[in-house]
Amino acid sequence: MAGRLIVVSNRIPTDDNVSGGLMVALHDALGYSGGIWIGAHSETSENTDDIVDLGGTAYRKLAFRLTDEELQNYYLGYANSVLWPLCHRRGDLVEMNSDYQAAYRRVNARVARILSQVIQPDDIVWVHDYHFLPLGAEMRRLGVTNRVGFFLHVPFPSLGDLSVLSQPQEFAADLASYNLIGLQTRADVARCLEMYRADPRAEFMNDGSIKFLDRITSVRSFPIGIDTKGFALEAQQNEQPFGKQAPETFLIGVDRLDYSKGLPNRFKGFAAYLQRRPDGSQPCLVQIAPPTREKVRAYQDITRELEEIAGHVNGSFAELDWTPLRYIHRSVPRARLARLYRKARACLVTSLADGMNLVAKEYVAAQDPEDPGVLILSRFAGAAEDMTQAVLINPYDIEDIARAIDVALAMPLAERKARNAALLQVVEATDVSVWSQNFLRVLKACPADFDFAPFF
Ligand code: GDG
Repeated sequence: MAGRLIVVSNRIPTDDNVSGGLMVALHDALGYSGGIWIGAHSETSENTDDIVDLGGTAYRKLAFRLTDEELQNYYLGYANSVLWPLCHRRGDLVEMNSDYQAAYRRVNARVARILSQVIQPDDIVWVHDYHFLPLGAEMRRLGVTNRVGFFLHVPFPSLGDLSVLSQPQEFAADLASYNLIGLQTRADVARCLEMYRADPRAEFMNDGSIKFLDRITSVRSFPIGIDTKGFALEAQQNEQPFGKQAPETFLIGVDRLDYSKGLPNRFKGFAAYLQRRPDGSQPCLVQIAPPTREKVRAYQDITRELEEIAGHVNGSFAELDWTPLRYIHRSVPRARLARLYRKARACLVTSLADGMNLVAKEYVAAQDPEDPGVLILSRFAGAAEDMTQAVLINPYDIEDIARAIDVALAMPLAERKARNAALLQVVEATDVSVWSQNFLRVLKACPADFDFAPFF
């Protein structure tokens, strides 16, 4: 009998209305093989045994509630104030705290217990992201021998970055509990292998997999993408994305308000471009930046900094009939976003570090092939590894951002078309359905733990 799929992710859809590329891909994969989706519930509870069965038709959804203390120490603490900055090269923002680490381990052990109660012998497990690095190890401790794969959505940290952790050796050991470690890019794979090369407990096999304390683990890149066709269709709807005040020429930026996305430099780069723009032109930058992780200090700081810069840019350049920077600190519905992308002459992605960056792929998919806009893309986003036909920039260099805007807005139609066509090929080749199928195919082909079990 073909086994079921069990997915573990921090976010879990709470109703049948599944939206967003990743959620849709996982929903489809589960719908195909049947199985269980496990994730954190949006509400907290004092009772740590509180598991909510959200039901479901093609597959079952199980949500576990966090206590307030766990939300603080596990989610906002270890996951988002230690691991997130660590993976995004912001060691200066890492908050070391032993309560965070203890809660992180405890929540992962609890999720492993939930999983071990529902898993069947032929099931395979797919664990998502930095919230659950030690989940595989906790499952092995409980005797689970099924194939378990892990996908990291954020950049794999370098050896130097890892040394910020109090026990960096645990990071390597935890990951080695998985049969497959999936990463976004080839550069991520190189950093992961570098970590194991420096670890005396690891041995490299002929096929490139790693033997770590008698277990075999493969490390591969699986660049994530979007639902390309679905997104393109949404972008083609005729409705106006703006109300009455549509700007004539505008650039777009769409990001959770996160310090990894390089928003201050983006605003400064746009201001530097305004200084040198052709006479009489009145371009706008429409920046959508919904709030995220607002209880974490670093996010409060970046929100304040950005408001200050936005005020300064508009104060310096605005005219009675022109507001150059439209900064929207709220979420915009997805369909409207798709139409905004299509109308924008350029899209600015200025991440200082980013696992992939789906906005870059959404922008390309949304373009009119007969009159496409231009993608300006940070070299430090995972997407840049394959999307080489974008106008690539160094987001630390304000002048480089200004230069790129200049190039994008002046780019001749033939060049825009050629670049967009090449970029669309990359977006299609990494469609989110291809991504999930590839990952699961490789995971199923991995040798399982029981293949190495000793004979008695
Ligand atoms: C992590 C990794 C990796 C944003 N604002 C609104 C909105 N969004 C949507 C975008 C896009 C998604 O959120 C953001 O995806 P990104 O990939 O750009 O960035 P992260 O959230 O940091 O995602 C990243 C990703 O995981 C997948 O592996 O690419 O590197 O950091 O889809 O469109 N959507 C709507 N309104 C908004 O205001 N509807």
